[in-house]
Amino acid sequence: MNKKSESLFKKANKFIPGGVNSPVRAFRSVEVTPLFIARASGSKIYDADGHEYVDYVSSWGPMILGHSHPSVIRAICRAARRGTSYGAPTEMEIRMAEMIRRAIPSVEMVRMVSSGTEAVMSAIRLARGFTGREKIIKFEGCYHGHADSLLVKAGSGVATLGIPGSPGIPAKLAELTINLPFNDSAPVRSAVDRYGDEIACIIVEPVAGNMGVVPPRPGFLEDLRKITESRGIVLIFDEVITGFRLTYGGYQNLAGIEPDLTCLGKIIGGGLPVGAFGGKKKIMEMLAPLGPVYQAGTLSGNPLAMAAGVTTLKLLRDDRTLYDKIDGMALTICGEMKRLFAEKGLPAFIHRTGSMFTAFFTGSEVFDFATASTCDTKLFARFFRGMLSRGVYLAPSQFEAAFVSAAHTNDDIDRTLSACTETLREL
Ligand code: HOZ
Repeated sequence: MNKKSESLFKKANKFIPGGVNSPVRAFRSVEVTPLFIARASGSKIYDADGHEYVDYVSSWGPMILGHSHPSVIRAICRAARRGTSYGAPTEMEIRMAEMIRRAIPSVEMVRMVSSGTEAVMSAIRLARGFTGREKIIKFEGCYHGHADSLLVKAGSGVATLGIPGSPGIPAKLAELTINLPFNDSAPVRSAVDRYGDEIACIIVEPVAGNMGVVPPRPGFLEDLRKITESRGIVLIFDEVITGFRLTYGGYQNLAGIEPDLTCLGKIIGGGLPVGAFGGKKKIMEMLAPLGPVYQAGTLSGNPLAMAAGVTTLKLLRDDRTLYDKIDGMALTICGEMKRLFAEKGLPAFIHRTGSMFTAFFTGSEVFDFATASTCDTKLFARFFRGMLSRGVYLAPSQFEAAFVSAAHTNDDIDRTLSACTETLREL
């Protein structure tokens, strides 16, 4: 049935490790051949065999307007006709920086890079350079890209494949990363009491999206802000997923907490490779060429990516009903799924924050990585395969989020829920 995907996967394996350019895409934990994608439009994605799927992967978050949005495509084409990369500044980069600055008040200055990983890696270096300290605190199950300091006990593919860490990361470097449970301030306080003057930064996904969606408990982010402030530690919000996904701005706008640095990516690139990090002027001014902390990139602020990103942000800024619409659709899907799971008597917790959600296949409440790890991943895999065979494309891992876009329709929701009903019947 998926003949073309199967033969492409076979061929890909000859030349690309594991046949994919990013591990979760290999569909390993759901034990099925990955789909090779031929095209995507609106809420739908089409594989090489011509099958249509309602897409909730949304390129792992960026496609908030749906795939191939005509205005975004027009902007990319217009930009491409003027040249695809100059390695020199352009006016569009200023527009992007101004839009981010206006939308996220804590970001007084911002630098563009080419991926979320690069944004986080640079923000950590900057925090270390600014404070003159080396240790960092991160939370188990949070995923901040694949930079060396951040892969220990991480979420996303690392959690999906059950990899505890990664060879290739010097032990001496890993020792500088302190891993603590998400949603618990007490261990943070203890670590800061013990190592306070050695800690450069605390980095957190304000809503975790890489161990499945795990929202912060009331008070957790506030505590992090208080603790960091009192000890001169840089607080970094990794809003690569949540930035412009939950509101026009960051989750920090909703939470009313101002971190010192913020990392962005995904949506601000409108589907092209982009990342950004920004924050307080006095920290950002440490960056070269103003200051001594070095960071650079040939494709940083790439004109195509800026065109796609600025157009996407404008569309989000100018239609505030859009967030209500996608949140409402996610609410309907999650509410109905919850009902269907309960009807079936299947233990599951469905978490939703705005337009992102995860169904956790476990009977215990999920609030950190240890509790997320109680999920029955084999059962999730069966659910995933049932949904896929009925034309619904979810992330191929228990430890990822589903994303609703503005292009999803009531008809898509109906299709999703009937697929869910039928899939649950056979579980
Ligand atoms: N790290 C991404 C999910 N959180 C997966 C990236 C990809 O495979 O494209």
